Amino acid sequence: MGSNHPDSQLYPHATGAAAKMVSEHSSEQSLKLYSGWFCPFVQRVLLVLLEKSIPFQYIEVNPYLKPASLLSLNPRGLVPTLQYANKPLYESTVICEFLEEAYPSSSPKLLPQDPYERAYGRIWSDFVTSRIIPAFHRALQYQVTGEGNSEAGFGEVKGEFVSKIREFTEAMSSSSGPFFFGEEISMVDLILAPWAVRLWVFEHFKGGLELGGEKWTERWGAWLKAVEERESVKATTSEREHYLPIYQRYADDTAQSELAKATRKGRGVP
Ligand SMILES: N[C@@H](CCC(=O)N[C@@H](CS)C(=O)NCC(=O)O)C(=O)O
Repeated sequence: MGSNHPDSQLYPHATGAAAKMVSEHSSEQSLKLYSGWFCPFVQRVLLVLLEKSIPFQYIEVNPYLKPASLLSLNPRGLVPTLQYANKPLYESTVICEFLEEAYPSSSPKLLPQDPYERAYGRIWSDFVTSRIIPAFHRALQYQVTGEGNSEAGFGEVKGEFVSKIREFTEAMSSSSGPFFFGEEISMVDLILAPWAVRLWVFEHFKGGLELGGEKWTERWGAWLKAVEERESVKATTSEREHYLPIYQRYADDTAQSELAKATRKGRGVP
């Protein structure tokens, strides 16, 4: 994959609030995070690092160009890739759980202490990756003019995506929340947050999502508001105009990322 790869013509660095966060994490640290400023999987890890105030060094790389610095650590050539005590780790959910375990004295704790609750949280973190993200991308990349596709088909894929958000919402604690487990933010919230704060792409490119006025949407709305207002989320968000060309290619289904290709083949997250 060379520099003529369309997804390689990315805006080169974070902007807005995220630029400040990057500059605050630019000095040498033994914990290094190879990142793409635009990447929601990277944002998951950044949220955990910031929530727990773990010192780290932010290193910007373009994963579509697969530089040797990235490939030598992660044969998959994806971000996020972490370097911990000179050893590499990758896969965003694995890294997030690793950070929770490797920094036991850093608060807040992001996984419940009770083993059952912990496992329950993992079911729903897995649901985000295995169900919500693929449904997000099927709806975003759907082309009404595509072979065998139609307006009705588009309505169906959007409806399937909304039904996944609904299932997730109905799994939340029935208390007023606002977070998945209640008052305190947890790993499950941080695992979904990057896609939740990118839902505007459906308004911008795809005519919006119809959530309907049912009861569950109140709980979802309260969760979303709390997530959007979270300092760590704001601090890891760049200016919207720079996400636009990236999401334009997903909306037109011309993106060539591993995720875009997997979605076209009906597969899950790479
Ligand atoms: N399963 C991986 C997915 C990571 C991923 O897809 N990252 C994207 C950027 S958002 C990437 O590195 N893409 C490079 C490519 O598609 O070639 C994780 O959870 O960390």
